[in-house]
Amino acid sequence: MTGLNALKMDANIVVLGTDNVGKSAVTVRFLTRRFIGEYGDIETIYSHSFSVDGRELTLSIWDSPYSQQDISTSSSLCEKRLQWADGFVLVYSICDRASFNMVTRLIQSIKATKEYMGLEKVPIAIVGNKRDLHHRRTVLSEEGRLLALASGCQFFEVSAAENYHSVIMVFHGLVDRIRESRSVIKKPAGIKGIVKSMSAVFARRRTDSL
Ligand SMILES: Nc1nc2c(ncn2[C@@H]2O[C@H](COP(=O)(O)OP(=O)(O)OP(=O)(O)O)[C@@H](O)[C@H]2O)c(=O)[nH]1
Ligand SMILES: [Mg+2]
Repeated sequence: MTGLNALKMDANIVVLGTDNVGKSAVTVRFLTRRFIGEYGDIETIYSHSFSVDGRELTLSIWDSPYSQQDISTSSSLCEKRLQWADGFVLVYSICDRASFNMVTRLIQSIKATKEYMGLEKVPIAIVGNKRDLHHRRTVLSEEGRLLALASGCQFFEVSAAENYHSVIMVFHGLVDRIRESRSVIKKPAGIKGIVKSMSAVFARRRTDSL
């Protein structure tokens, strides 16, 4: 990327998780800074432009109620989402163990579908929501962190109800991962890189023949 292109980036993000965990609350908090309490059952793809450190970002964020997600590995809906997505936000509630178990299954499903489709690695952020309800907690922070470590995902605990900053970190962190994954795929070796790797090959040949 050079010039103006280096300062602009578009990315598609899909938000998944079981019902009532706060997918819409997290998404709407990020987009509007507000927590409005009730969100309805509408599948929506939001578009949001903003700038960070002088870079212009346009995110498309796909939020849908659990019943419309259809995340089984063989489903064409799931494949459509995976093809479309540059990154995933997987939300569970820290008060709902079943929602955490579903995140584990979602990661497996995303990775399996990705492999089946021959796609590159997809950045994933695991998000434990409803942190304000710590007195009803059934999933420890460490469990979320361990899952993230084991599956190569990012991990955040947030409260969409009480805290805007933590929600911002989720999306900004994921955008960083998306940017990294793109630079790994697209980064050209450049003349310096080519000279360096050729020298390494010849150096190895010289030492091999000693
Ligand atoms: N206490 C608390 N409640 C929250 C939080 N986030 C969401 N909620 C509440 O949890 C309920 C579900 O939130 P939604 O954002 O609609 O959940 P969803 O995952 O989008 O649910 P579906 O679209 O039906 O799959 C609502 O009553 C929200 O007000 C949070 O951080 N803390
Ligand atoms: Mg919703």
